Amino acid sequence: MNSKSPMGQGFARYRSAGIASIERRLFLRQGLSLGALALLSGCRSSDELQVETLLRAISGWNDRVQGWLFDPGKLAPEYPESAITRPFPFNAFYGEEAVPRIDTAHYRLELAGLIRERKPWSLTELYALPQVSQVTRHVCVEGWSAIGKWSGTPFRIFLERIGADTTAKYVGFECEDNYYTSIDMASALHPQTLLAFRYADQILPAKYGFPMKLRVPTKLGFKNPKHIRAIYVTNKYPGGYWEDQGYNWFSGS
Ligand SMILES: Nc1nc2c(c(=O)[nH]1)N[C@H]1C(S)=C(S)[C@@H](COP(=O)(O)O)O[C@H]1N2
Ligand SMILES: [Mo]
Repeated sequence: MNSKSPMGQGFARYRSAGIASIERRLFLRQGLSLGALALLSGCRSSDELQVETLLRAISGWNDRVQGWLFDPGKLAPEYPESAITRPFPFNAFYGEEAVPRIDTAHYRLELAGLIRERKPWSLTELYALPQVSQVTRHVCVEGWSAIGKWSGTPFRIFLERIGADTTAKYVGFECEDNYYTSIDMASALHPQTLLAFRYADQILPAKYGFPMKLRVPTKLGFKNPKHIRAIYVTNKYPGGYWEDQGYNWFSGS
């Protein structure tokens, strides 16, 4: 993807940040099922070959992910609109039929923790904030990626507007579907991190996270919460839905 190949450097940095643990988990899961398969077929001699092929695939997948995520300029790559993936994939920890339906008029974004002005925000108020657009690549830990266009308010501006303590360690998110995640403050303040209200110039469709998602192009997809109900600032490690099941918490550049 990146012609200048920041891969070596990025890969090393990413590994030190802990992707190795995801790789181990994947290997364990896949390795076990391969083992079970071998038992069933009574063919254990092909195990090692299969495992090797699998490891190569994982490693190649890792390399691709590093390539998509890391950029020497530290900004995530931006793309022309012609590069947008159509249709853009849906993903959640449930199927598309279970996507939450949120009522525009009654919705309020709740704020908590180390924030000076914690009044809830209506969608009308949120839509009146300054808006910018970005075409970036979303990289899912499951091994797919897609380019999309999101518009919204630079999260840094929102955090400043509400008087968030930007010296705190974490920003946490709670979602209408009970998903939750959290990011480091540096990533929250990153110039490309958006509180996004639109996808492809339209009000965010339900499946992509209505009424808003945090778009963090420097991080893996699962660090991009959809259907945000509450945002809080804290120094106490908040974890996350996938993070608490062992996925690397930082998962980004
Ligand atoms: N609220 C909520 N946010 C979520 C998820 C979820 O299940 N619920 N899944 C995450 C994962 S793993 C991915 S890959 C992206 C998918 O976003 P998309 O539907 O816009 O492709 O949302 C992330 N944010
Ligand atoms: Mo994902």
